[in-house]
Amino acid sequence: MKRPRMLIAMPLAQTTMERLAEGGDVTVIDPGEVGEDAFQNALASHDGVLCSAMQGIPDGCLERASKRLRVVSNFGVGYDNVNVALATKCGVRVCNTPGILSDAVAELVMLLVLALARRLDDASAFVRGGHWGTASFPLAHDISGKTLGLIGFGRIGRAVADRALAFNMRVMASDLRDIAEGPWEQVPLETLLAEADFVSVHVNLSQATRGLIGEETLGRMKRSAYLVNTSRGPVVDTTALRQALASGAIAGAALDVTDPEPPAPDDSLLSMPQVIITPHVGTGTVETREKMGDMAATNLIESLAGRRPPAVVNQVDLQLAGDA
Ligand code: 8YV
Repeated sequence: MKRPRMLIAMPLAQTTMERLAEGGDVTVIDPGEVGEDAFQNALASHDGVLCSAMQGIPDGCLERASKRLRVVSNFGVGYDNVNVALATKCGVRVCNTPGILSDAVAELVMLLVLALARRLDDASAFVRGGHWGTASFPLAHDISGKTLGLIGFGRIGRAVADRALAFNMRVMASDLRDIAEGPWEQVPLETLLAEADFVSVHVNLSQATRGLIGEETLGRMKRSAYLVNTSRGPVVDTTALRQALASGAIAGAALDVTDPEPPAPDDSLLSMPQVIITPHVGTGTVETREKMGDMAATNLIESLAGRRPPAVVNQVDLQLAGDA
């Protein structure tokens, strides 16, 4: 069988690169450096690509590339960067890296919840600004006894719930599917918004969830509540969020993802003291990124070798050339 050509658009561990090289001919590309056009042209001359889950693959590009391209192996759990229905139609398998990154994202969520409650940014800036003293720094809030509302209760939402329960929080979740029974309550979204002290978003970005957190949703939250978003920026309507924060409709927000990414330098969110923004680093740990690279590589190698890889997104079981 001809050796497959693989396009690798993420930096990976040496051992992972060696494994890929055993499975086929590897081209390394940095889309940020070569530009989108060069990346998209390169796709058409490869059998598979391993790229960031944030690397957009427009429909036209996918259609053109699908004369040869068989696999898009995402480095990440999200797959809103590619039209999966179209990929399926074009015979392109889409893979992702679920599960292994849930702990890392859940840890960041807890960090953000705690940072909002305890005013970590302000406290740090206070000391750096030459101040000190328990009496002069404004009091913060406990998270113990508070309610965490999880919008979306997949693997990551569940991992957040486990941690929040250990912090003695009450956990409620809203999800379209029935969720497993446990020490949490499944509630309608309206109840969650009305009762949660912290609302954390854990849904995929899709047509159904784009702008899910908008003027109406934010208006239903308590004025004392905080929003945490580590999912995808466009799930939150940024204009409505700016407005809700500026008017005091909610108390604050922590965003690991924004719309657009990165935010414009003059975005008012960047100068609001009640807002924490981190640069899309939910999975950004050495351990987790290594596991993601490994899994994304396995997804690519196995697919191109005609075997079933660990994580496929397409609903339809595509038979790739050579599939057993
Ligand atoms: C990554 C992600 O930050 O898993 C996802 O869906 O968005 C992230 O893990 C991204 O793919 C790395 O570029």
